Amino acid sequence: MLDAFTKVVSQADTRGAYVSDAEVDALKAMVADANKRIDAVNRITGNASTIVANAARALFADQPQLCAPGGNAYTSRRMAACLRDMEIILRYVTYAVYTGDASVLNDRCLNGLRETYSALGVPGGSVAAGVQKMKEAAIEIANDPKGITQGDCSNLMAEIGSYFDLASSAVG
Ligand code: PEB
Repeated sequence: MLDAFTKVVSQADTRGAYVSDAEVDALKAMVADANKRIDAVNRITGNASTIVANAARALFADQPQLCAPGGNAYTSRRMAACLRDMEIILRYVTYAVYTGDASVLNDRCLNGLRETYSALGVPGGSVAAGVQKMKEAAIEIANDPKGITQGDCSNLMAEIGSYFDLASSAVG
């Protein structure tokens, strides 16, 4: 499990070199914008239940067969497992946003997830669609200009989006 700093150090060590000026500049930029990152994570975390519930509702509206008899979210037990899975994925995305690095998401959540779903008969493409809906909702909430100091958050939002994309392509 790495963060943006240890990732740079690990890569430099692999090269047997000092951390480069370009790497230092990228880390400096990350530090300069750290408050944006923390605000974004706090907003996503504080709205996690809404993000999950709305994404799941939208997923089941698009793919009603999931909730019908024989569907993978049919029965309360499977529905609960599905909502829980979405919440787990969202939680790991927030860890990646905090650390500025996807390794925690990859190593502890996504690694082997496709195989798990295929063994369970859970349709990975549907999970991926649910993750994309969480992405839209999370970015809308994190990027909401209301009630927060204004600034350019486009890079951060693109980065946040990339973690959701990583999660959806890992299972879809
Ligand atoms: C991954 N999900 C399920 C299981 C596991 C995971 C290990 C099996 C054990 C269990 O049921 O609890 N667990 C989950 C995860 C991590 C982890 C991400 C990461 C660290 O430890 N069903 C649908 C939707 C989708 C869904 C498409 C979007 O129709 C999910 C939600 N996951 C789903 C369902 C089950 C499941 C299990 C329905 C139960 C499957 C079953 O028992 O038939």
